[in-house]
Amino acid sequence: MKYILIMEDSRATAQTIAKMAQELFPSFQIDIASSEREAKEYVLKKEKEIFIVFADLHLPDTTEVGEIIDFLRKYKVRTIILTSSEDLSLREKISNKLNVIDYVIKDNLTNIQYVTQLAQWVYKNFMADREAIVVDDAKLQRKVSQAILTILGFKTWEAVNGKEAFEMIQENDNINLVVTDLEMPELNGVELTSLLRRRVHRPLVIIGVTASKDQLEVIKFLKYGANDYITKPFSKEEFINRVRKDMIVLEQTADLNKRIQIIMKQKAEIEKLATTDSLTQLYNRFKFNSILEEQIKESAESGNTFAFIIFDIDKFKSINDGYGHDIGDYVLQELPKVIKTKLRENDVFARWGGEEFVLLLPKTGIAGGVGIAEKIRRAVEGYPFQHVNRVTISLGVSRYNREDNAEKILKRADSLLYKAKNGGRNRVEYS
Ligand code: GH3
Ligand code: MG
Ligand code: MG
Ligand code: MG
Repeated sequence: MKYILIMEDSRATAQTIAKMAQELFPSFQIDIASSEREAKEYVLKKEKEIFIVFADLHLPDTTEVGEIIDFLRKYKVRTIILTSSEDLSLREKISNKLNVIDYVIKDNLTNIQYVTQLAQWVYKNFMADREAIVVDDAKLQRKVSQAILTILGFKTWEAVNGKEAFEMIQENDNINLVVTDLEMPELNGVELTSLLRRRVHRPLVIIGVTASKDQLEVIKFLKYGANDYITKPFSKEEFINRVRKDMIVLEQTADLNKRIQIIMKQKAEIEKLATTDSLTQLYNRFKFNSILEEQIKESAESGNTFAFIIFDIDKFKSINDGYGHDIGDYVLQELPKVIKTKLRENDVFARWGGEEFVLLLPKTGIAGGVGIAEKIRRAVEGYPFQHVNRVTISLGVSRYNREDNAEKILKRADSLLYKAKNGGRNRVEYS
C-alpha cells in the first residue's frame, strides 16, 4: 500500500486536496494530519511507504516554521509545501531543501490541481522505470541535478564529459533524459547533443545547461537538437518545470507513435483478411481483379504483354464424394504448394473460387504461358497427394492483346478451359 499524507489544519482545504489526490491516485490511501505531532507519528510509522506529503508549515503546534521540512527530509519523504501567500523569504528558505518538489498557494484550486498532477507525473516516472543522465565535469552541479531528478522519480546516472555520456546512453536503453553541461573536456554538450541526434534513434529529451554569458551557445544547443536549455545558476523550481514540460512532450509523442503503430498493424491485418483466401492463403478473387486491372493499364502503356491462365481441378466433386470434404480441403490447400515451386517471383497466383485458380504471368507471351501451364499440369499429375489417388487439372491459357479488358481476357481463358475439359481433361488449351 502507498500513502499520501496531507498536513493541514483547515478541514475544508485538507479535504479538497485529498479529493483531488484520490482521483489521480485511486489505489493510494490518503490520510490527513492536523498537527505536527500527528504528522511526525505518521511518518515514523509509515516511513518508506509514504509517496508524498503535502505540508502546511503553520500548524497549531508549530514552534519553528520550516523545521518540519528537515524532519521529512531525514526520512527522505518527498514534500510539497502548502502556503497561504506568496512569501519570498520562505521560498528562498525552502528552495535548497532537496526533498521539496514544489511550493504552492493552497487556497487556489488551480494551484492544487497543478501540484497533484505534478505528483502524479513523478509517480509515473517511477512506474515507468525512467532513467536520466547528468553530464557535467563539476561534481557539485552533478550531485544537485541528480538529487532533484531522484525526487522526481528518475533513476539517475552521471558522466563527466560528453564522450563518457555518449557511451552510457548507447548502452542503456532506459535513459531517455539527458541534462548536459556545455563546457566539458573530450566532448562538449553541443557536440554530445549533435552526436546523440545522429546516432541514437529512440525518444530522448536533451536539456542543455549553459552559463548566462553563453547566449550564442544556447542557440547552438537548440540548432543541434536539444529540446530545451536552462541557464546557470537555475532554481530548482525552474529545473523541475522544464524537465516536466519536455518529458511530457516526449511521452505524448511516444503515445502517439504507439497508437499509429497499432493502427498500421490493424490496417495491415484487415487488408490481409480482405485480400486473402482463408483456406489456401492465396490472394482472393477481389485482390486478383485489382491486380489484373493494374496490369492491363500497365501493359496498355508499356506495350508489354502478359499471360493469363485459369485452371480447374478435374472431377473434384468425386474427390469430395469419395473421400469426404476434409480431404477435398486438404487437396485445395496442398495444390498451391505444388504449383508455387514452378512460378517466378512476380507471377500472381489466386484462388478464383471453389476448385478454380488463376495465374497472371507478367511479361510473358503465349509460348511462355503454355510452357508454365504444361509444367504445372505435369507437376500436379505427378504429385503424391495423401489419401487420394491422383489429382489432375485442366488449363486455359490466354494472353493480353491491345484493346483487351479484364472481361474479354477472362472469357477467352474460360472458354479454353471448357475446351480442355471437353477434350478429355488433364490438358492445356491456348489461343
Ligand atoms: P470437372 O472436372 O468438370 O471440373 O468436375 P468437378 O467435379 O471438378 O466440377 P464440379 O463443378 O461439378 O464440382 C466442383 C466441386 O468443388 C463442387 C464443390 O462442392 C466443390 N468445392 C468447392 N469449393 C470447395 C471447398 O472449399 N472445399 C471442398 N472440399 N470442396 C469444394
Ligand atoms: Mg495553517
Ligand atoms: Mg473441377
Ligand atoms: Mg469448377
